[in-house]
Amino acid sequence: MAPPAADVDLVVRPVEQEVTPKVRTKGESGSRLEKSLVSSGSLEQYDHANVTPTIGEEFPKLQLSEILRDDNKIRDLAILVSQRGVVFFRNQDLNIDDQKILGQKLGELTGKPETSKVWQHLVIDHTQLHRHALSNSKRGIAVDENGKLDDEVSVISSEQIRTFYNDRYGFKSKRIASEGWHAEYAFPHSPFVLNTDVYLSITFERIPSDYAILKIHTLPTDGSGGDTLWASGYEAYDRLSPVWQKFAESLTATHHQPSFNRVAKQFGAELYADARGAPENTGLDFQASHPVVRTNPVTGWKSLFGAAHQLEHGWIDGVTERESDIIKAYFLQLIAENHDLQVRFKWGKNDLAIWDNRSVFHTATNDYNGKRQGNRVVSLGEKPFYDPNSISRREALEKVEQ
Ligand SMILES: O=C(O)CCC(=O)C(=O)O
Repeated sequence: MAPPAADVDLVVRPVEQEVTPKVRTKGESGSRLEKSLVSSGSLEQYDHANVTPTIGEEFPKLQLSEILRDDNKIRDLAILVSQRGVVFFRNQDLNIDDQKILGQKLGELTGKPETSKVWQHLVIDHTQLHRHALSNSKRGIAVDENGKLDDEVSVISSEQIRTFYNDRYGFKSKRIASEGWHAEYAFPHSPFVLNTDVYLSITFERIPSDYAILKIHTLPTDGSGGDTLWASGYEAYDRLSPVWQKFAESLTATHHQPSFNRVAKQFGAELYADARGAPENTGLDFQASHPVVRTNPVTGWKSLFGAAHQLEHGWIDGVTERESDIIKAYFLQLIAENHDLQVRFKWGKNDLAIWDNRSVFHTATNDYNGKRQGNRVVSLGEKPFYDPNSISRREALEKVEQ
């Protein structure tokens, strides 16, 4: 006989009984920033414009390779990315090595912990970006046409994804497109677990990502399809009522990614248990508890963080399973159904996007049939924290207007 409804409501995941939500403070985050950053204005000389009022900025002409060695401009770029969520550049000549340097510099120049950049192992300094738990090189995924293997680069390849997810691609798909905001891209029947959305934000790591850079070099020959969408976590927070804002600020969520272990077990694949870009990102539990509302140290603004695909397999700590599902569903709705807090980017060859994983969500569009490929680097930031003295994006903009 089915249990009465009240019993169902009281079902609590075992792990939740042990977790007393404790929202991490700024002092515990490892961020080297004492206060949020203000741009020096060094990028104002280049053409750029908002793509929507809420999220997205585009530089139609600037080549990043021209400013890569100018730390002041790269710091201003990081500030702009953190403010606008995602910034787009057209037809870039940046090579993969410089893409990696840029990935490190954005966080390094905006106060990320030393350990998220350089860490010591056996008296040797290692400079690292995030590494996928299923090593790219062991899977033979090359980052260029010469077959170069690099574990710090994720190859985004339609050919590989399509092999395992044929039903998600092209005009024959009958799936709900917005599921990308929360879809499971685990390739459960294959050892080739790729680095798509659910892995990108890597919020299951104790030290998740600050910035990500994706350059798409190969597009479907008819040039259409494969747009990417980003949604603003700042604006999602601002859409909550003051009562729900306070409630969300008191919560933590456990981010969990069980797919790696499942695939490793099923196919005997070896997982990378050593530091994945930061000394804290070790082991094979792929689970971490973080504040649901996160302060971005660069802007000082509050963002919804424990939501959408990042919590696909996770839960809100310390509440019943049903309560967790209700909260998750509402946050997901805010992100997936408010198209005025999203931006949609149509890629051209060699276009590049940089975004701040602390404050945006993103999803791919699987509506194309041709080949599409690019390289992505993901850098690591601070431990997510919530600062009760931080303000929301709308509050910050209101202050500027006054
Ligand atoms: O392929 C895309 O459009 C987005 C790629 C993506 O989801 C990712 O980089 O995680």
